[in-house]
Amino acid sequence: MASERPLRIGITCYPSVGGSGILASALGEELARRGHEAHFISYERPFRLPADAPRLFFHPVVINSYELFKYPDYTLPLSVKMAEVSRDHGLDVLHVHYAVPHATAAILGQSMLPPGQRPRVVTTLHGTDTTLLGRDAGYGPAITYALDRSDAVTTVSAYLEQETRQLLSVRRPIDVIHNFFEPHKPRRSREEVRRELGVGREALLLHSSNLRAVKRIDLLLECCARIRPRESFKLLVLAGASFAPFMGDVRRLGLEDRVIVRENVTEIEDYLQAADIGLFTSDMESFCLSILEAMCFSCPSVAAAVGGIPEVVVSGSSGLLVAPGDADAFTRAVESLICDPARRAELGTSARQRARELFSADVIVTRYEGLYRRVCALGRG
Ligand code: GMT
Repeated sequence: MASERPLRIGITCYPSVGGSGILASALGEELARRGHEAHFISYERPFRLPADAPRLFFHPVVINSYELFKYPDYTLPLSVKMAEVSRDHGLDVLHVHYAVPHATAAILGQSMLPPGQRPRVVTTLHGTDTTLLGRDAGYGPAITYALDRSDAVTTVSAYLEQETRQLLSVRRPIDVIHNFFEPHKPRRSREEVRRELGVGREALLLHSSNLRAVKRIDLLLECCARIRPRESFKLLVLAGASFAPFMGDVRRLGLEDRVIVRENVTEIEDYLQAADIGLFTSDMESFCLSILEAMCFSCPSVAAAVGGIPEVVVSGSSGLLVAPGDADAFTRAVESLICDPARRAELGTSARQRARELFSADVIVTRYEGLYRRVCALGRG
């Protein structure tokens, strides 16, 4: 940071389990570690945000319910809280993760303040805020407006930048700043965790996600049911939501003794270090933070060559990418790694190296800091 003064950054994200909230929490944690203040503004404390770190603050948004409204409104109380925290703590920047409704609330909150007190607004697009909501006529124009009014816009992959330009007709500059992951030290040893999971010499496959439809859990289980020999692996699902709706499929496919589920795990590193192969069957991902988390523990993934995933994994070098939805191709790729530990280790080593070189906090948080300095140099409007 040299002699530059520390910054005061407001961060808004979805606090529940999901890549955008996890990334935002990690960013706040890193900024605080570097001497800045990070003020989280959301309806709940973000899932992975440490409770007692210096310079990390949480400001809850209170939403009252009124009989009058059929649908509760979050955008207005959020914008008022953003203005309040900006004023009371002299925020330099409001950095919002996921455009809807956070970017709109930030623009509104900013304009509630007198010019000398207005923070700069940075909007980071994470995925479906462009690829799903951007196509919705009820949201698209509001997103485009908020992006135009933001002081800077970032996307988590070059793929998402292109999609944003096309779908939302955005012409303004967009900074591509990939996601990062900075693993904490595992609390238990790999052997201890594998013992807890009941995994011996089998290859441990890992899938972690919030289980939404786009993650294709049906395909994940289908592929596992096809793997031969079936005793050669176990699948660990780190679920950010209840796995109960998928237990019928697990039974139908005869996978009861192959699938291990852990829900809402906070010490993810313990499990990441225990895994041998990541398996990600999503039909679409703008980045796929879970793949990066596995890479940091030398665990190569088999995933679909879609969206921003090829920016994270170089197929044949730091993992294996196959055509989306192709159960046969997924199964063959996983089998090839199960029966070849040396190849697995080779891919794992280069996955870890790639993660360190391109997607570490050192590289990525430094880019965010540079961006904050750049927008701050624009003055306070
Ligand atoms: O856009 C979403 O679906 C939500 C979001 C989330 O909060 O999980 O996921 C997106 O953001 C992540 C963090 O940047 C990316 O790793 C995910 O690939 C991306 N999801 C999709 O594009 C479907």
